[in-house]
Amino acid sequence: MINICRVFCKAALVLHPMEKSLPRPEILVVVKLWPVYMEMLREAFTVHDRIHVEDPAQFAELAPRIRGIAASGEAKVPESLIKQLPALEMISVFGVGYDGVDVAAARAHGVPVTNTPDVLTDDVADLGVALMLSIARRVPQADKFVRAGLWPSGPFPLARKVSGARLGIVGLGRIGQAIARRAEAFGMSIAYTTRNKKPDCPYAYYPNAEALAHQVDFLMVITPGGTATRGLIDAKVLAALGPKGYLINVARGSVVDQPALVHAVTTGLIAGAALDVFADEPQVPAELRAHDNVVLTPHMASGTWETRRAMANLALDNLQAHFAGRPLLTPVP
Ligand code: NAP
Ligand code: 8YV
Repeated sequence: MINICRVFCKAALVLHPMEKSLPRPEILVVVKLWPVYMEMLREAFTVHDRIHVEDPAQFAELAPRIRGIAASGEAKVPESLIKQLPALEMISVFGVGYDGVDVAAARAHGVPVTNTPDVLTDDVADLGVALMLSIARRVPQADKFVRAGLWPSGPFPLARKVSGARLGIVGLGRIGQAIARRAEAFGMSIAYTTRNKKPDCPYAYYPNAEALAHQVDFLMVITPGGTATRGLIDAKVLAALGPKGYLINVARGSVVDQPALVHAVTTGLIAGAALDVFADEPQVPAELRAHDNVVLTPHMASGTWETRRAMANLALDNLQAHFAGRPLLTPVP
């Protein structure tokens, strides 16, 4: 469907003589984007890359002509920016999470927002499981051990078994369910919490993260970010997870109370943590970087060539659909 739209849109841009003579829509890129996606945007639009921060004087001149914003999952699009763009027609997010966009303000200004759901689900679930295995089996630590020449004076300390263990998932949406399917193959018992209990879901439901944390060995966080989930994983939840429990966060740094997490891993309140996302990216607290029972990755859960291409196609297709007068493919609810 998406590829068909892409072909039609390209055909329209290439073949229609009237459209050829029309000025290309001007869009503002608000964050450093993947270069391949930037090239795709430049082929279709007149692109102003971060001029609102790099060159405010030029931005003031161009602002009345900007009709679209290209953002990412990490980007910020506050109401103050939306208000400065009187011709703004849409915001396209290269990512499924849109917590950085003030969607209510966009809606109030009649500006739809799109994101890239589904195409990245498998990769994010894969990395969630990889992080769980990495922290439990201490894969990065074992790698360091061999590289440092410590094997001859080994053995490497024993680790924690994952197969058959208890997994709690905070947020059982597209990605949470994909993680659960993978965990089933490991013979794990699976439980979850969401605001709304899922009818027909075979897994045990708990009404909140603290109740869930009491019952599991691994707590996997995969909710959206934003104000509704800020600090959802707090000191109480970490205490409930306990000294044998591991936290894995592939959602957003804001969902976990980071100072409470630093305290929990450095004092042994929990056994360890594996984290792809942080409160103030790309800054990672020194205590986490120094601690042995922590695995850290740089917000890379969707970072494969295949998935980033699919995300770029979908984010671009949404922009092109809008400017061609066609329905948006994946508007946020
Ligand atoms: P989704 O399908 O919308 O699922 C979100 C789930 O979170 C739903 O089950 C929702 O259920 C639950 N939820 C929402 N608020 C909650 C709360 N306060 N407490 C408990 N559960 C809550 O979204 P998705 O496609 O799975 O993506 C989830 C998130 O993953 C994204 O928004 C993004 O932040 C993150 N992500 C991270 C990366 C990365 O690179 N690390 C990549 C992609 C996505 P209810 O509505 O019933 O509560
Ligand atoms: C980023 C993400 O968007 O989809 C999301 O919500 O957080 C990621 O996929 C990606 O890293 C591009 O910035």
